[in-house]
Amino acid sequence: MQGHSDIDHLMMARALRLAERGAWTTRPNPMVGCVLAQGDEVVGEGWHQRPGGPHAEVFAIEAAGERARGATAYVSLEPCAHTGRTGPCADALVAAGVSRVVAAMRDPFPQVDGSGFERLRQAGIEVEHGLMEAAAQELNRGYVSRLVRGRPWLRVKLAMSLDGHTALESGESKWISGEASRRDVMRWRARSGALLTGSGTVMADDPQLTVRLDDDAEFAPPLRVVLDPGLATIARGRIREGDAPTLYVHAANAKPPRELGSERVAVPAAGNALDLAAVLRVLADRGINEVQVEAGATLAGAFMRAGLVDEVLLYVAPVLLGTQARPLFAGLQIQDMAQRMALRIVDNVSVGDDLRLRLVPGRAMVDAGAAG
Ligand code: AOF
Ligand code: ZN
Repeated sequence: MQGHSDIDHLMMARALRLAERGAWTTRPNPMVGCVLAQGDEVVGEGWHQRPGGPHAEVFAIEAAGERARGATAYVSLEPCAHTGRTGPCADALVAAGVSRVVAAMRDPFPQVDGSGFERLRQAGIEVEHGLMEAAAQELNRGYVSRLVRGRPWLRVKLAMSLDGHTALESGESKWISGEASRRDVMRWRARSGALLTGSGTVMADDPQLTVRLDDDAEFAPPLRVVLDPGLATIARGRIREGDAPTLYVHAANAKPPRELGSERVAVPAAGNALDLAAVLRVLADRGINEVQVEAGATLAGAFMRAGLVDEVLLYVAPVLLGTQARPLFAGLQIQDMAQRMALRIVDNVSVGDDLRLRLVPGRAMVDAGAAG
C-alpha cells in the first residue's frame, strides 16, 4: 500500500499473526493483534485471547510500559471507543502516549465503526487505516459477515474421490479422505462457532461433531446444529454426547418429544425443506461468526442452490468410487455449459496423501456471459 514503509508492513504482518492466535478462543469477538513499536523495534505486543478478557491493545501497552510513549501502535482492527466488558482501547492508547496508530481495517461493530479513529484523532494522534486490509478482512471474515450481512460466514467441508464422489450409493462415506485430512478438519472445526449437519447425516454416519485435537490446545467448543425438520433424530446419536451444546432446528409442525435434553428452535419451512437463510439468521443472532457445514450432498447442494455458500473446504482423495456413487452437491440444475458454476481456488495444499482445496463460489457463468 502506498505511503507505508517496509517496517509498517512487517509490523502489521506481525499484528495479524498475533491476532490469529485467538482463532480458537475469541468467539464471538474478532481476532485482534497489536504491536507497539519505536521505529523498527517492538516494545510491546498482545492479542485478544477470549471474550470478556482484555483487548489486544491493553496487553501491548502493559508489555511496553513507559516505552509506549511516542510509539506507533499497529492494530489489525480499529481500536474500540466503547465501554463494553473492558474500557475503550482508544482512550488507553491516548493515555499511554502513543503518537501514531496504524490500523488494518475499520471495526464494523455499530458502537465502534469509525468512532475509535475519531477519538484518537481528536487527541492529536496520527491515524492511518487500510494497511494490509485484505488480509485483515479475510482473517475476520466470519465476524465481518455476521455484523455486515447479518449472517455467519458459511464454510462447507467435503471430502471427495478423484472421480468427484462423496459417498457410495448406499451412503457409506467412511473414509474417503485420509487420517491427515481428518486431523486437518479438526483445526477448521476449532475456529468455527457452529458445526452444522442434517438429520440424514446423523442417521447415516452418526457423527459426534466435536473438536478432537492431538495436543491440549485451548478452544471454545463449537455449537452443534442439526437441521431436522421433523425432529426425527432428536433422541439419537453421538451428536448428543460430549461437552458441546447441540441445537436442533426444525419446522413449526414438528412434534417434539416431551423429554428433550437439547435446545430446539423452529424456522419457516416449505415442505421438508427448512428456510436456510432463516437458519443462518438464528445462528447470527447467537453470535456465531463462522459455520462449518459437514453434511451430505443433499444439504450441501441445498446451501449451494440458495447461494449461501461462502467457502468450500474440499479434500480430494486419490481414490475412485465408481459411477453409482453420490455427487458433491446434489440438485444443481445445469443443462448446458453456459450454466456451469464457477468457483475460484483460494489455496491448495497437500495434506497427507490428499489434496486440500479452498474455494469460493463465483458468479453463475450464465450471468458472467450476459454481462460480458
Ligand atoms: C479492540 N481491540 O482486541 C478487540 C476489540 O466483548 P467486549 O466488551 O470485549 O467488546 C467486544 C467488541 O470490542 C467487539 O465486537 C469489537 O468491536 C471490539 N473488539 N476491539 O480495540 C481488541 N477484541
Ligand atoms: Zn478495545
